[in-house]
Amino acid sequence: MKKALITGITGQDGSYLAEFLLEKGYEVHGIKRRASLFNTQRVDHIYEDPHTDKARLKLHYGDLTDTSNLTRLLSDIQPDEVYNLGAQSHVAVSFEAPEYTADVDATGTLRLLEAIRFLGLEKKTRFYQASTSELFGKVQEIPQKETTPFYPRSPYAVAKMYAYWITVNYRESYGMYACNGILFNHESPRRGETFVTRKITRGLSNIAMGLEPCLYMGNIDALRDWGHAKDYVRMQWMMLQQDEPEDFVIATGVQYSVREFITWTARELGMELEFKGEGVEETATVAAITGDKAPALKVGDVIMRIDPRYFRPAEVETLLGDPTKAKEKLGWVPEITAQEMCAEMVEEDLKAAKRIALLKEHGLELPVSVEG
Ligand code: NDP
Ligand code: GDR
Repeated sequence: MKKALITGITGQDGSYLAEFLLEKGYEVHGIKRRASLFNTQRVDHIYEDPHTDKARLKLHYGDLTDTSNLTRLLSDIQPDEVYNLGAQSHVAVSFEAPEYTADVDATGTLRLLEAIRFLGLEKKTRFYQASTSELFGKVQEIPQKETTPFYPRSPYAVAKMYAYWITVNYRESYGMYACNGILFNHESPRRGETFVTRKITRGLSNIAMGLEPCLYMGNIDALRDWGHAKDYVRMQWMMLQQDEPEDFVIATGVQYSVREFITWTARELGMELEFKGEGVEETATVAAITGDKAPALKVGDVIMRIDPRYFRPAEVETLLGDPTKAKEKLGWVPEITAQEMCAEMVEEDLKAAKRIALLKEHGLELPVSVEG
């Protein structure tokens, strides 16, 4: 039975990848961080009672900032594959916590690679690094592919650039099977609530049910190439099954604006919006209601405003990937479109909003977090 170790197993991608690898018959080990509250919600449904012999999902406490912890885990587990998905992954937060972001995202990657080498696992253990389209930052070429020059625009992207190159360097220096997936934005109902797509699907679902008054957004002109996390974790595994390690861009090749994503979400909720004003004055108003999914709203309600607090010190305005290499060499093509993904996210967030609204109707008020 093959063994995989996933850092970041409690995150969006980690949870989908763990499901995928379990289905493939792997024994899956994951690193979870100690937190004051349970933080395993995304993997609870695949958790298996560790008291039985059959459990193939095993969680270990650890942290990418802790060298001895990583070394001990690698030594104990002796994994065939390591997926380094753990990261302080929020671009805006990286401007607030740049040093921590560098420690986890850049040095954390080095710690793992060096532990593999130190333990003499460099010929056994294959390594996947979660690289990012943020490396392209201020884009030098449209669309972006494996050979496009990098121009990172945030402490997150700069840290990830170190991680990218140290992965290449360990491959070239020590003959390790180590590779980078340069993944463009990918989302799902499990996406963290403060990333833009989930903020929109969750926020507008809450507004539709009368749980929040208005959605406050940053730069809604930003253009992104959004795919579905399920399609992207499949590719992470495929990259480690080749004869030779190589880096790949993973994207859909189609791009939309944040404003368009807001429009789709509203449509899924049975609303047409009218965008008025410019810059920080821009708002979105309900122009028509076509169904019964937004009982708390009426025509004329303002449901989105701009809050400059969400602008970034340096913005990545546009990203569009060219996944030709992945398609030609690995036969990978994304199966879920951005619009289908948006519909799935709205369905899940609306279900959750309805549950909270129902409790409220019966006098059980639950606080709804909106900060971030
Ligand atoms: P998430 O933010 O959902 O998950 C990040 C994971 O990393 C969580 O499990 C988190 O733990 C863990 N983590 C954070 N800090 C540490 C630390 N110090 N030590 C160990 N683990 C830590 O990210 P995604 O699943 O969306 O992304 C996975 C990876 O892919 C990340 O590296 C991200 O930067 C990268 N990426 C993501 C893209 C996307 O669009 N989703 C695109 C390109 C790259 P906890 O649950 O406790 O917070
Ligand atoms: P990104 O994702 O920065 O691309 O990083 P995010 O969803 O945070 O932002 C996408 C774009 O939307 C604009 N935006 C807002 N973003 C957030 N979070 N909140 C807002 O209110 C808002 N308003 C507008 C942003 O300015 C940006 O242009 C994600 C992460 O998953 C990274 O880890 C990953 O590497 C990249 O995708 C690829």
